[in-house]
Amino acid sequence: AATVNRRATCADGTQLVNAECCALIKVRDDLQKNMFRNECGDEAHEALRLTFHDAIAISPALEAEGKFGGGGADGSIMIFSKTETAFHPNIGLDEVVESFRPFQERSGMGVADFIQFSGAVGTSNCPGAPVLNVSIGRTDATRPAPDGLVPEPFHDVDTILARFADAGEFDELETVWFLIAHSVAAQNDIDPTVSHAPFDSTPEIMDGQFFIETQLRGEGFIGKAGIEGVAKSPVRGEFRLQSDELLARDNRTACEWQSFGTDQAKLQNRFQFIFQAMGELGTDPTTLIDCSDVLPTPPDLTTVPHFPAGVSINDVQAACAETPFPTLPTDPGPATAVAPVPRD
Ligand code: HEB
Ligand code: CA
Ligand code: CA
Repeated sequence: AATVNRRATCADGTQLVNAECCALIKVRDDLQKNMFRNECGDEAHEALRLTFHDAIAISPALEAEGKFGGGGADGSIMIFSKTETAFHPNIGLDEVVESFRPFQERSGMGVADFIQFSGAVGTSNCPGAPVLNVSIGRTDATRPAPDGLVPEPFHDVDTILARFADAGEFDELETVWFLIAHSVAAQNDIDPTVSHAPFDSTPEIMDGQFFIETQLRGEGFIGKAGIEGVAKSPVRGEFRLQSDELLARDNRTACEWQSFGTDQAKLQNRFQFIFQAMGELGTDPTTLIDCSDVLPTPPDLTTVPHFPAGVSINDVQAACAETPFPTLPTDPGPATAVAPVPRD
């Protein structure tokens, strides 16, 4: 059968598959210029975290009990921010929501679509990230999500896997795919004494270092000891969530976890898949319009998997029974001290 070329030409001359996406060009440019400054920095990380905290709040299990289970990626976290940012796991997102609100208001986009779109635009600044899929057409929330649906860093693996299974029938491998996001991430509010401490040594790159470095033995707390959900760090300046430490070592998740340390093509493929699936939570995907071609192409990865200076295979707590931990070069020089993510 003949295929019809449905390409649309936008006012600025850009050719896109779907004409409805032309309106997103100026939203992208506004975000890139005035929010992200084309960087995979603090704001890009926050935008990505926001996509998750909006989307994961959906529970078929609660619905089965006759309760409201939340609407998933429905913008509820921004529309009902007073309610939802007061939920414990959403700490810090009150400020994030308000910093993005003027962009949403002048975007002309629905709130749910805007959240997923801004997260995708921000992530596109991270070298190593896949080209993400992004779409529009979600229905905005009319009520806030219930509390208790966003995972916490002090949750055990059973609890985390059960939450992902309920939210979107995600299995234990898919749960690991979600955590690729923590390769471009830091903490601000779990331990405020070490605000902006990243989860790996390359928070501005979506690479496998997060998966390598979470497998290293914890040596000490970089901030305050004894905070719920915090594990000992392997490297100065780096922050480890207890949930990440446990997922790296659980026999259901450890092999998938380890695989992302050295397989960038797989990492990209799985994150592309899971980001799209996350943005479809609570929505019939057949009603969405694909606007992926509005997104910038992420820069290529220029680094190779490695141990930070000062550590070696002797510091690895390998947890995958099937596959030995890969052989990696160690960065030269004195022991790495990871710098905080710059704040502006
Ligand atoms: Fe995440 C961050 C937890 C998943 C993305 N985290 C974060 C934090 C925490 C968490 C606690 C810190 C906060 C502050 O600020 O302090 N997560 C978590 C958990 C989980 C998760 C528990 C489950 C397991 N994430 C996730 C996902 C995603 C994410 C899925 C997406 C997709 N996060 C994120 C990011 C970040 C985070 C991006 C960073 C932010 C910034 O930097 O700001
Ligand atoms: Ca939501
Ligand atoms: Ca990284």
